[in-house]
Amino acid sequence: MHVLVSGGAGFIGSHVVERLLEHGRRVRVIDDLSSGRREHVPDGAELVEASITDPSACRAAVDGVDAVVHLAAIASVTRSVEAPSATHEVNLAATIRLAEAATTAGVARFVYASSAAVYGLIERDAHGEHDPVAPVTPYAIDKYTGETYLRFFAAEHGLDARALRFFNVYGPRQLPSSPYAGVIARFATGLLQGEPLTVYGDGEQTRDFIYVGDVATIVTRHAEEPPTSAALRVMNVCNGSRTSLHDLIATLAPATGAATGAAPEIRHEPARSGDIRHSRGDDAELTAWFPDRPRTALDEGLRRVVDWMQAG
Ligand code: UD2
Repeated sequence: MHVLVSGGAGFIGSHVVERLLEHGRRVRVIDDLSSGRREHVPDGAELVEASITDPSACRAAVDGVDAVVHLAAIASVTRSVEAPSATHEVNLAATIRLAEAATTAGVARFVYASSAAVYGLIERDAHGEHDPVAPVTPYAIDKYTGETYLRFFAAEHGLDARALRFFNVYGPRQLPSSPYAGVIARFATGLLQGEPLTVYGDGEQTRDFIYVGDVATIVTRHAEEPPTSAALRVMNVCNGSRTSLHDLIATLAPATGAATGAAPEIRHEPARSGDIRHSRGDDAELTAWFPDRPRTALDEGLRRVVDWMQAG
């Protein structure tokens, strides 16, 4: 089996590539290295250094593959709020282009990284796939419209498409350097360097964190499953758990060796534009489909993040 992974040099992508190679799959990566890193592409994968905004690069990349895993994106809600048209080119226009290239080439399976952001500001204990969506940021609007386009490609061209709504994915190789970086990468770096942590809002907002290695296993299973029906399948990728930023800091601080008594210094800043207060997914659908999926506990996952950072 030959799989194309867009964004395969990125944080989630590089873990997916690793898992596919472990399973003996042939892997091609298309990545423009704008946020991904060449050194994160595992040995054994073919790297095509090109942007998915380039139509001819998309056509060449899908040639001869059995499945596409489309992860390439500008994965920042804040950035999309600041630059809607620029992020749209990557997050939606290029998604349509890649799906079009895939169906033209006769690729049967298309696994797409959607996002919990599609649920928007709706307050609910846990969001299920059949609950209403309310995308409120350009990032979320593009991700949801991407799903809708895949429904079209399924109906019109027989594509077996999977839209995976990622909640808050964390783990090694999530880079802390950008202001848009994930909260765990930023807090772990801050604690290791003895710097104050910036908390946007009151710190009582909650997230459903899921370890990247578990996500890679879930994505790989979707890519590998024999094509079933020509339809769009939507699935949350989450643990169904709720962790506040304050609880996160309390778990993370000991893992960095930072808190043996003294609490980390916290600076509060106003909540970010478009920020969601509570985000938790219903994982019933995922669990029914993959009952014995790996579930790395938060403290174990955080330890792996710290180990990775300390290793340099
Ligand atoms: C996550 C995804 C994003 C999108 C979104 C959907 C990550 C990294 N991003 O955005 O791609 O799918 O979910 O809802 O998983 N925060 C701080 N201090 C910091 C950094 C963050 O207080 O230094 C706060 C931030 O304001 C937010 C929470 O921590 O309330 C989580 O922030 P994030 O950037 O890790 O992820 P999120 O949920 O905004």
